[in-house]
Amino acid sequence: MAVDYTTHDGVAVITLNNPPVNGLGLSTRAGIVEGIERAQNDPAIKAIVLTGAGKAFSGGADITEFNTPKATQEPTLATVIKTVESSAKPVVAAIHSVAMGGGLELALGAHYRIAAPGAQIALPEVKLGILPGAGGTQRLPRAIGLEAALNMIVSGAPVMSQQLARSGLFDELAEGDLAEAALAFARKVGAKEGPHPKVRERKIEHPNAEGFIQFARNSVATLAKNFPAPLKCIDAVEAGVKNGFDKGLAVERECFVALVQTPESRALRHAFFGERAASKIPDVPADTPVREIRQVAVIGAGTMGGGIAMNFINAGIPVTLLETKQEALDRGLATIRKNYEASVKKGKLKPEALEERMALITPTLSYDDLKNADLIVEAVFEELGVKEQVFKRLDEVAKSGAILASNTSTLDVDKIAAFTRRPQDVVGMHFFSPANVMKLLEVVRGKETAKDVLATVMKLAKKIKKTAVVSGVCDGFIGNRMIEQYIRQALFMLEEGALPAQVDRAIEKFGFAMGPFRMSDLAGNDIGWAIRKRRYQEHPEMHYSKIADRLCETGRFGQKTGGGWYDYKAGDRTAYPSKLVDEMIVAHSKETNTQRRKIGDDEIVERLVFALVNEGAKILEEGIASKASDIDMVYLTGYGFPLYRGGPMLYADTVGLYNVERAIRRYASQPNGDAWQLAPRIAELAAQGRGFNG
Ligand code: T1G
Repeated sequence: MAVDYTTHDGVAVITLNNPPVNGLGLSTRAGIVEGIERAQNDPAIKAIVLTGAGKAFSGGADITEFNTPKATQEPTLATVIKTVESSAKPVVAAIHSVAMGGGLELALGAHYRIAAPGAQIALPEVKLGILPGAGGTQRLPRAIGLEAALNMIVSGAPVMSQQLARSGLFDELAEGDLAEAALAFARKVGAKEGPHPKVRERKIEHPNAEGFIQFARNSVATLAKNFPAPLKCIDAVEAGVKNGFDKGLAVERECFVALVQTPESRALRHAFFGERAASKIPDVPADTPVREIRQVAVIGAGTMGGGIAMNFINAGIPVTLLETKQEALDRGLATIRKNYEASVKKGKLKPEALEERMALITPTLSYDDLKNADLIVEAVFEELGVKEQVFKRLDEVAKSGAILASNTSTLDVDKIAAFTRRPQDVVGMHFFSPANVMKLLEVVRGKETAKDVLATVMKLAKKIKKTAVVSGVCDGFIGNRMIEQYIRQALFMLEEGALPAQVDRAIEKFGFAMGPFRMSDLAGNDIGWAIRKRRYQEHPEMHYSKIADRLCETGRFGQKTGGGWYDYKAGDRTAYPSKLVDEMIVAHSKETNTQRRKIGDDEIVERLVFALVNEGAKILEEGIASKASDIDMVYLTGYGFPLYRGGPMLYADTVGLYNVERAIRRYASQPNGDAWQLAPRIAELAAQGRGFNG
């Protein structure tokens, strides 16, 4: 049973014991009910304490049970809370570390609540695309007031227990030993005559509840445009305010049942688990010893190097920053300082923290100063010859056991490792620009990269707040290899009849932050041009529409040259459709004897997204990525894929691989169809009626 029951001089202590976070799975729920009933039947017991072992009071319902029979099997959480609330003997919830979701709802069903400071208190269900489903939308407003409760429920954000000390949620904040305080409090209330206070019997006081709720609804509506849950939270709270606790509970239940089936909730739960699963590498045991990373060195103080350095400084890790020339070093330091000054101006960073962080940087022009670094990340020019010089030098100066990481985005990490006598210590750490902002970090595993190097980098990634995904060595790793097929389709569609603004509009309506042409104008069309030139050499069989080359030949590299696929005005980043470019595209179709046709938005979205899915399936087949959710995490955190669709692979599952396969076969039979080599994995899974994610 995932619950322990002990007695202490007339007080029964029911301890949730279901590691890692005392999720309220079926056995835990049954254990609580059993404990409450046992205490009722023991005349020696005057009061009950409910608490959690380990690192949480409770992290809420067991999300892994969702949409399985266990989730609704009695005793449901609602039954458990009802049992607690109707106990004749007072129940005292003793909260430490985490009381979230159903965990907080359980505590709200108790008669009294005692909390240790520093506990995270939250109803984060909205972040999973659902809403509190065990009375939270009814009890929290009665415990802490309508406004504070609605903020917590709609944002899902945690509040520290000490900030709620005078909110009406806790009867006591236990500065010392929580268990002792809870036992003492229980003995005190156990001596009192019942009935004991119930949160559900409190009133919701607000001078203008209706007005506030309307205000909340208006402000949430824009933010929540693709997510149904936040507005449903407001509906449930409003029902309780207007029609009383029981009617409110019924509305909450209806909303929960509706939301838990939505594709948005499935996507959010997929991302929740995907984020955690990414740090698990199938053949690297979770207890693999890691190397201590006390000192980091970054080679290159350019845009990437500076951003990379900031990640470590932000985590309090000192960085030695190496450049070849003093002015490059000074420029890099100035850029880092400017970034921190901007954060101070926005109130995101305390002024004193700026100097503390700058003090963590040791600038140098000498490789000898890297000799104590535990991790060295190079972010030098993306050319193999340059990487060779750097890694040969590192092989001489870096201490034994230092991890040597390359930020390369296109080069072969095995070749880079071979420049050293320690390939086992070499790994790719592919940051995404701006490196101090983008969450994604592709950790590229060379064939000789040691397991403890991987374990160390994955753990360090968490510390610098990155979502790290392991990729094998291939051209473009996971993200860029897939985006290349996406761009190929975008270019073919220009040649076949579409225009940049239409393609961008269609995929941005689907939910991408930015379409391929606005993105390319932002990043610089010359970057793609260089990659295509390399591609034409290495893979002449992979044909591209030449339309992008034609554009680059006119020097239209995008925002940085005042014009690219779109026209731009000085000081204005708005992308204006360009008559000149549109005419160039039409002329190019003529040159290639391509009969232009109207291409619908649905086809645009299918060809762009299924190009990602098809390449993602090949990446899985080749073992470059170990799981489909890893590919989804790459796209959700690095490429602006819409979170409410869960990533390309989950989206393909939502569409159904049977339909994805049919669409790909259809495109393979059209002009430029040779780009569509259906990944066998899609056909296999479709034939079995399965998806990528089970
Ligand atoms: N259910 C199942 N597993 C969970 C879980 C949960 N609620 N919370 C965490 N885990 C797993 C997680 O997958 C990981 O697994 C391990 O625990 C450690 O998590 C009716 C229906 C609690 C703040 O949304 O925010 O209640 O990778 O790495 O950094 O209204 O976990 O080790 O195999 O995140 O210390 C609402 C979600 C549920 C809280 C701890 N509750 N969890 O953070 O550890 S819905 C939540 C968190 C609900 C009711 C509704 C965090 C944490 P593994 P971790 P952490």
